[in-house]
Amino acid sequence: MSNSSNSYKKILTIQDISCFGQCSLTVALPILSACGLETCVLPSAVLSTHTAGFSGYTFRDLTEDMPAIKEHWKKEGIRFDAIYTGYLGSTKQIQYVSDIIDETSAEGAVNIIDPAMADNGKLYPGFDNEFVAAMKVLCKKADYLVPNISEACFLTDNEYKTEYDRAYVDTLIEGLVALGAKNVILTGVSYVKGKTGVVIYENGLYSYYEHEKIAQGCHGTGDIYSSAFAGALLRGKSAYDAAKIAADYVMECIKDSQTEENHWYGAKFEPSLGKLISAVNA
Ligand code: PXL
Repeated sequence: MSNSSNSYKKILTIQDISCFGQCSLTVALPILSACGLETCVLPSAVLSTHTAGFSGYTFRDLTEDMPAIKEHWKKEGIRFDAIYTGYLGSTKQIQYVSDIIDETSAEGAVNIIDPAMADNGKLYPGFDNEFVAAMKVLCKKADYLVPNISEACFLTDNEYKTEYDRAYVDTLIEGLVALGAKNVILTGVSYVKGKTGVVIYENGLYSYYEHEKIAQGCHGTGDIYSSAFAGALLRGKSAYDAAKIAADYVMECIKDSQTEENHWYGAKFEPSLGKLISAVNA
């Protein structure tokens, strides 16, 4: 598929800059660009590192910059073909992000929401129930909601489980749809040892892409996943194909990171960018 000018899309991604740590914007921007999208960014906060495994990090909240940035874009007539949100910096900011979606989306724009706030059954440091409640409201805007199991549990008030069956996963997805999400891509769904996968709920239909589980979990892979999914989707792939392309890419990134103990803080997404580009352009 060629990326001719009429399919050259502009995507805005809203998430933090963790200056060090290979996650959020430092991952999303290069991946989306590699996928062939014009990528615009709105940093939700600037941190010296991410919050998983480092201590004493700095945190500059950019919540109050958002309304003026939005107004300037409106004055300039700037509109986006897609808006993809990740880690947000405050509860108040979620309302501003919702306003940005309402006021700067081009006609037919696609909203992809990764409710990045939890893993392994726990909220990330700094997030609380108020944040979760605001994120539930933002889910209404999601054409595609891309949570992991932990986030799905917080959003739907279900107990977090590490062993579960299809009925549990259906309950989570039904809960997310009840919040207003149109389609759901639920990541990290593992029914059998040694395997994991992604459940794709699109237009009321379920599908599942299962693949090898290579590691117990690697930091930053959620951001790599959502970015690659957004990139492939916006380049015209079906939700299933985009979900598969993103899963295959994340597996490659984990393989490239596994052997290096010094790289515990994130996954190396760079070596396999070429494979992602080929998959998106196939
Ligand atoms: O990868 C999600 C993420 C993004 N941004 C920050 C984080 C995390 C996960 O811990 O701390 C700042």
